[in-house]
Amino acid sequence: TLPTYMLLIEGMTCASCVSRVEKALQQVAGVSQARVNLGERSALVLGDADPQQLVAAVDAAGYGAQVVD
Ligand code: 9UX
Repeated sequence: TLPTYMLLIEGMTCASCVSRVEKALQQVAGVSQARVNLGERSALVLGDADPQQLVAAVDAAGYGAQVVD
């Protein structure tokens, strides 16, 4: 089964933020699916990806991220 990662995302305030973060995560190598929840400030990522690359991609898109268990 694919690894899953939960991220806490900082700085999202509207639905377009959600779209931007999802696109950033989906472009990371190995990601098969990324879903962002605005109300929970969270992102669920499925795929054999490097979690530090996930964080870096969100940072590069202008938001904050940290991996949570
Ligand atoms: Mo919405 Mo998010 O106008 O960076 S895109 S606040």
